[in-house]
Order: sequence, then structure tokens, then C-alpha cells
Amino acid sequence: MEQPQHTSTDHHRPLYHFLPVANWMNDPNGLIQWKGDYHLFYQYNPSGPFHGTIHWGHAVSRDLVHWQDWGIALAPTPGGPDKDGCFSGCAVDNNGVPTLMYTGIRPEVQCIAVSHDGLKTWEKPDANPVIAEPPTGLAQTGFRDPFLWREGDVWYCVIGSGVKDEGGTILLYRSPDLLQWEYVHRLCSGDQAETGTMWECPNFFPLGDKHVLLISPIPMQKSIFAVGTYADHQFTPDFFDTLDDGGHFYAPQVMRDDKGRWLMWGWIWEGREQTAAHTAGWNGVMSLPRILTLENGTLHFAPVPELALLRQDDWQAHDMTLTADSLQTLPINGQALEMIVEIDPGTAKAVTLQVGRAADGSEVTEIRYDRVQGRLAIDRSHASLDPASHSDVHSVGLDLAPDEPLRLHVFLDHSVLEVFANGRRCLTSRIYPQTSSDGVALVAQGGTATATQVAVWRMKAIR
Ligand code: DQQ
Repeated sequence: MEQPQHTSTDHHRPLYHFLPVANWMNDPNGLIQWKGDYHLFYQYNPSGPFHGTIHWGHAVSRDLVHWQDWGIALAPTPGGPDKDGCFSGCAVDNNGVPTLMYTGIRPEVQCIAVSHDGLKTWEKPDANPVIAEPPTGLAQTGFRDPFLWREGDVWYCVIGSGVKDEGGTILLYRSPDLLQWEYVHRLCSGDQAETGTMWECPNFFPLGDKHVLLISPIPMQKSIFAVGTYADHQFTPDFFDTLDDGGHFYAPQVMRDDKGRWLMWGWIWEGREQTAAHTAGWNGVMSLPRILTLENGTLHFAPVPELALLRQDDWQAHDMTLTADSLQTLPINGQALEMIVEIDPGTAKAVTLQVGRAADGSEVTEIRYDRVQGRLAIDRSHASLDPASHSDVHSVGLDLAPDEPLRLHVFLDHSVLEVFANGRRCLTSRIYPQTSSDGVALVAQGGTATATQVAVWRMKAIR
């Protein structure tokens, strides 16, 4: 299939993350593997780089790295239950028939679409909407983003919601055929003071000997997860935690692939003024796929190893001494890089990996570990001289065991920065440095540290 090419000259546009050729993209939807291929649908506005007239776009990959753009999968049907937009949802294999379930607006109702030609085109049955209204008797504050699984012959569906003056909640439904739905009860609920007033984009799945719930709570502007126990069709969370603390990762969705891996993608939103995105002609990027595992009772995150397909020129070093307070510039630079950096902090109070660095230091983004406070931060206070770029610091607690080094796995792709730390924390951010700011450096503050391993690769573009 001939692939559309983007015409943007914006150097902030990523090269190896998936995004449509132009316009607005938000949540990942309908993740499914079909005859070996990975299908990634996404919320898409063909009318411009802003949220509106929401369709489903569709991309397909054999290797989780290179994506073919199959164009629009779902469009609002004039006069139909999705006339104002096709909001988020999921995909399942219903006895050999690929089936999407999604929210039509307005009002929010649940719809399905089926494909009989290998996921190329989609038909909306007359039975839509298959769930026409939320359960009665709940002062609910939303009714969207269905996520499905099967138990024996029965389909179960969770729908994101909230109850006025209480907090976010998950509505559980069941069906024999994806057409007739029965409301069961609330799967689990939160306190609005702690986990927001409405829970968008629920995902619910088994992992290890536990179950995991992912939610995107309004108004928290970040996605969170709960690990807990699923029994009698009720979910009891052991605890809630943040999925990604960089401030730019939202509305994730998971799928289980034929290797048995739970893979997660999220929407990475912009970090610059809307006027700048308008000029650029695109807005929103898909994260790299992350493998989720349960370790020591909590979620761990790893980039898929398939990404190594993109590695080209590399620079590697071992046991580099980082002298106190002196900048060690690496002899490799770039704005599309993968980096693995392992640091024994030694006597340093903090250690920093700098990226997007201008030769004179006027622009620099810091990935800084403060070992005194036990916090890892992305500091973009000086990431860009462009006033349209947002500048702030996002951080997360990260305690290292006595002999545990700091292990950073970093993907820089022009304006996208994804950081995995010690397998258990992720920070995703956006930076918009000037074209020439592409240096990489290490610094140890207040003492001497050792970079036990440094590996940096320049990355190929995916199209
Ligand atoms: N995005 C979709 C909704 C969902 C929200 C609309 C989360 O279905 O609740 O584009 O980003």
C-alpha cells in the first residue's frame, strides 16, 4: 500500500515514533494482533491539529517499529449515535470477526463496528447504540471508553464513569454476543479527593497473580494504575500509583500479543503553545510500546526489544569517572537517539544526563537524579529559548537499594523524550530546542560518580 508522506518542515516532528502525516492525534484505541500484524487505532481529527470531529485512524505493523498508515477506520455517521464523534474504545476477536467497541457522542453511548475484509473497512450494525444509556439511579459524570474481555462464553466490558460528589468509578457490563448488554454493578470506585472525579479510558487485565486497572482520571492530567484482586466480579485495589510521571503520557491502552506480552501505548501530548502546533500542522504522538510486568507486587516497564532494529551509529564506554562538578560531553550527538546509561552515584549528591544541549549551554534538558532526596526529574527549565515551549520540572521518587546503580534507558526523538528508570519508573516529556542543540553530556554534582555503562545509538527514521 502506498504510504502518505508528511510535508512538515517542523524539525520537532519525531522520526521513529508513530504519528499521522498531519493533524490531531490522541488516545490509542483498538489494539489487537490479527494474523500476526499489530493494529493500532487512534483518536484522530482529519480537520486540523486540534481536538474535534473525532475519527479513528488506523496503523498496522509487523514488527512493532515500522507502521503503515491505513487511513481512517471510523468516521462519525451523520444522524447516527456517533454523529458528533467516535470516541475511545477497544478491539476484540468475536469468534473470528474483528469487532470494535467505542463510544459514540453526543450523548455518550456505546457502539460496535465489525470488519469482514481483514480490518480494512468497518460496518456499523443497525443495533447501534448497543448500550444506549448509563445505568439509572447513578448521578454519573461520564459514560465512555469501553474495554472488553471474555470469561468463558461471556463478554465483560468496563466503561469509565464517575459519580457526582463521590469520585471516579468503573461500570461493569456483560453480554453473550456484544449486542445485548446487562449492567452488572460497579467494578470499583475511588474517592474524588484522591483519584479524581471521573475515570476515563479504563483497562482491566490479569498480570501475574494479580489484576491491574489502568485509568485516566479527570482532572489529574496523568494516568494511574491499581494492582489488586479480582473476585466475584469486584476489583479490590491494593494501592494506586502513577503510570508515568513526566506530565505528557495519557489515556494508555494495553493488549496481549502472541508472545504473551502485555504491551502498552499512550498518547504523548504536546508541550508548546497551541499556536505553535497550529503552525506545525500536527499535534500529538504515540508512545513507544512498553512491556508491562508485575515485579515485587508492582508494575515494571520496559521498551520492546524490537526497537533495537532502529539502532545505527553507536558510541559505548565503560567505567567513566565523572569528576565532581565538571561537565563530560559525550563524543556523539543527535536529536534521534537511544541511550542506556548506568551510573554508580559514588559520593555525588546528584547525577545528571543532559540532552538537547547547545554548545554554549544556553539550551539544555536535564534528566537528574537527586540521591539525597531520592528523586528523578526531567528539568526542562532551559530546554528551549523559544517562549512558545513549556518549561518546568517533573519528578518522581526513586529509591535505590544500597548497591543498586541508577539505570536510565532513554529515547530522544526530536521533541519526544521517554525515560525508563530502573524498570520501575517512567517519565515522558516534550522538548523543543533549536535545531543545533543536540549535545549529550554527563555531570556529577558535589562528588565523584562512575558511569559504569554508557551506550548511545543514533536511530533511523521509520518512514
Ligand atoms: N479521549 C477521548 C475520550 C476519552 C478521552 C476523546 C481521553 O473517549 O475519554 O477523544 O483522552
